[in-house]
Amino acid sequence: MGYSKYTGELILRVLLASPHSDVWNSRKHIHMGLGYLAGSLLAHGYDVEIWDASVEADIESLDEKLTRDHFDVVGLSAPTPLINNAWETAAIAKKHGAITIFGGPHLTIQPHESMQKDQVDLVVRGEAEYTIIEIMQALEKELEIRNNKLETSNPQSPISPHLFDPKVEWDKILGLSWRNNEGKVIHNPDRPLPDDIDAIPFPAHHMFKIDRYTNLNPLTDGLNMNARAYTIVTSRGCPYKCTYCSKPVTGDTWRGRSVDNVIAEWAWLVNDLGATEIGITDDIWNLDKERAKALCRALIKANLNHVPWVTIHGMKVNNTDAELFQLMKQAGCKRVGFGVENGDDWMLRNVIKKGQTVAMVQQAFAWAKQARLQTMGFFIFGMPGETEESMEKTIQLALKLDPDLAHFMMAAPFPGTEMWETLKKHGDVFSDDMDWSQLVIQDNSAHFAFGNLDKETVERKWHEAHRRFYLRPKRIMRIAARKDTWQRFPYYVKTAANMLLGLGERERAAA
Ligand code: B12
Ligand code: SF4
Repeated sequence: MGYSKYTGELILRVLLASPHSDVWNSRKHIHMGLGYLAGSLLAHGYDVEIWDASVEADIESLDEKLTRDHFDVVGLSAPTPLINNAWETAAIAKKHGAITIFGGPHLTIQPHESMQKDQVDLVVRGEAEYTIIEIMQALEKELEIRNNKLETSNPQSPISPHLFDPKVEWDKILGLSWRNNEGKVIHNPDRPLPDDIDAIPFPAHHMFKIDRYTNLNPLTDGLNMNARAYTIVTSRGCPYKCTYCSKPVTGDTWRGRSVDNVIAEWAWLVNDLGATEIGITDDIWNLDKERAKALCRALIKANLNHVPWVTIHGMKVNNTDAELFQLMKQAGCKRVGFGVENGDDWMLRNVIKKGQTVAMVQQAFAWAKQARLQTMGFFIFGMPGETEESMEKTIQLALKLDPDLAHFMMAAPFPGTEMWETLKKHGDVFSDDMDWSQLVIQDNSAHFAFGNLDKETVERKWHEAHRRFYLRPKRIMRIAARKDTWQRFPYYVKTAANMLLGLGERERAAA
């Protein structure tokens, strides 16, 4: 515990952490979920810090930090492929006497699994800005009951789960999984998604050591590799149900922030924190096309359009028109990403269930290019039901659309998605207790074979897509003309070896 900077009272100290990532090509990118939680804790007067292994671990390990500095609570965040690392990190935090709280996408899907681990005290499901405050208040009550000591339930064995006091109403905290004083795991009912996301405090952008982060993605999303790149979430959730998409936290209901609220955060990023690049990371920022246009007009009016921005996670092609792209361009947008996914209408309709056609994709690209925006396309290979012919159509479409960047990925089935259920029913590869670290997007090996399609064919077409797209003379000239190609030459050579030839890190590691 420490004394509050604000009130001088004794308060619990919280460290919010993102574990080390083995995900290939993963970016050094600020973690908005932790930023939002920190914003909420700060707004309630708590003492909080963010520790992101991707920018801290080379300088000081978590073990070293916790030896030097005591935190009562360590909160860990994990998407599915990082869960093993989060469990390892929690054991370190427990060793230092902290209460450990887990949250994020994987915990929302599989809370029971982490609650079986002794080093995990609490699991939060879903959006957690309100839950975390209720947890802190409950911990404060426990402190009172236990005379200011939150020591682990069994001091002889620090890595043992904390059992919570029945006198505190832990069972009233929605979205929480916990253990009662008999060690029984209790999963409280889910917390409804907050409707009014304007009421959520801004993420604590100022707490990130922004100089240690790369731009949004050196290879794909970023515009300038030396940028001070921040991200912003202007809406949460998406009503579409693409069969590969895992959105357990933000859910199926789209909730947009008001334009004024977004502009206030954007102005803070640009005017106070010196952002030189901004990425929108909404699930689907253009679901309400008129709101998207209003946001662009407001950016122009507020003179915020001199700072370039990009849509990191693809726009939906069917919620666009020529005017939207023109306005985006005037508002400072430099590049738009689109989820193209597949070049075969049958696959789009029956397998991917994306609610879009190839013609809609072509139209959106044409409008974006007319507005002189750079374009990026996301393409998936090897969905269940895919054939060599449909993958060939995807390559043909990529060549025809000719985006500035093409991001070819192999299907990765995350639990909770329709694709996961399909594969569990028809294959023997996946189970609820598999090694989650294998489930990464953008790796260079296919995750499964399905029907008549084997993994080798998917991998061959994926490599072929990179070669046929990127090894065209005009493309090579374009890449060679870019300054950052030469600044980051070794990185690009390594990436090219992986994507074009399959000489990837994982393969080398396995050799
Ligand atoms: C921006 C983004 C990225 C960015 C930044 C990631 C980051 N570190 O924040 C980049 C591009 C780097 C990225 C990479 C990856 N991503 Co990503 N990403 C997103 C995206 C689009 C938005 C994230 C966001 O800002 N959400 C908004 C905030 C408010 O929500 P949140 O982060 O979930 O946090 C809330 C709750 O989860 C909870 N919470 C989170 N952490 C904690 C911790 C504690 C202690 C508590 C109590 C609560 C809590 O409270 C937060 C506030 O409400 C999401 C989609 C989505 N809608 O979430 C995908 C998403 C999270 N990504 C996903 C995946 C798969 C990945 C990769 C694994 C891809 C890969 N290469 O294989 C990597 C992992 C890299 C990494 N080191 O984490 C999946 C995760 C699915 C799953 N089952 O885990 C998602 C859901 C996309 C999808 N639809 O499939 N991603
Ligand atoms: S892929 Fe995009 S459009 Fe499809 S469900 Fe996910 S967020 Fe929505």
